[in-house]
Amino acid sequence: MGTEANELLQRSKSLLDQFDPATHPMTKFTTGDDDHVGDDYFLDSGDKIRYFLESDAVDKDGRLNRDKQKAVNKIGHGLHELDPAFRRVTLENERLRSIVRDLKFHHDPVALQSMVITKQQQIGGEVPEHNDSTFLYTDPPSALGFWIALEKCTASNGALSFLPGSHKTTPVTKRFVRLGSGKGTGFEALVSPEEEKAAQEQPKGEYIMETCEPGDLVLIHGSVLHKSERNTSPNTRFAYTFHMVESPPYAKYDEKNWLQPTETMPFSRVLPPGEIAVF
Ligand SMILES: O=C(O)CCC(=O)C(=O)O
Repeated sequence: MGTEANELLQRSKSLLDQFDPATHPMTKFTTGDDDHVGDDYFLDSGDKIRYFLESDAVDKDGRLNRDKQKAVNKIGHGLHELDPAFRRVTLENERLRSIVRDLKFHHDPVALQSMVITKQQQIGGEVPEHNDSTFLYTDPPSALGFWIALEKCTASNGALSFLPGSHKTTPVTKRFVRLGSGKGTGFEALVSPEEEKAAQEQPKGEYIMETCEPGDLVLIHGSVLHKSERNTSPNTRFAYTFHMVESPPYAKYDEKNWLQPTETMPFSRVLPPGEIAVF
């Protein structure tokens, strides 16, 4: 995987070179609850290659305070469909299909929400505790993250941390939804306020950090709590991630989810035509 990881890293860097800040609405993205991510640049990015900025890279007048290549926090969310290098790894990858068959997690997975997370040196924003099924809700929950380190991930450049066993003990209590025309996005409760409070107050245990090498693949169960700290180091921490969810009749993708398939770009199946994983 080392060579492929390097190819994706170089491709990510050339995408950063192509970024045109002049046409950018200076949006930013965080998974934090307080941030109202309300703009179309984000909501319409599922079938495009768009750039989301580190909040510390934009000054109060909305201008970048550093080189554009060092200002982007993430590129998403249609890389796996639109860019040949990312497509090869995600949708045209026999080894990935073997993993899918071996995992016995999905019968008929589709791929969605691909991103390069750059976690820039010194300012790379933290990703607060969350689970991915909150963001890609299906009934029943079926999200699975594929996260590939493109650079060395360390304690100082924001390696991922996980709360062991939380996928079995922590309920998905809210979902990230489109609020309707012009209203952007927000979190919708799936449980009563009392249940949410009880979930927050549960003893949580210790997060475990997973440092890794370029090319390492980390599989993230849709219900496991995970996070990453701010990158305070002089090194970037590029990673490529995409997700899979189960498709009908095994699970139903929710029409309120922030990310929706489009007519021109439905979610692509991962297994070859006609194949359903049997288990
Ligand atoms: O790469 C990161 O720092 C966070 C990634 C993450 O939380 C995710 O892919 O769900």
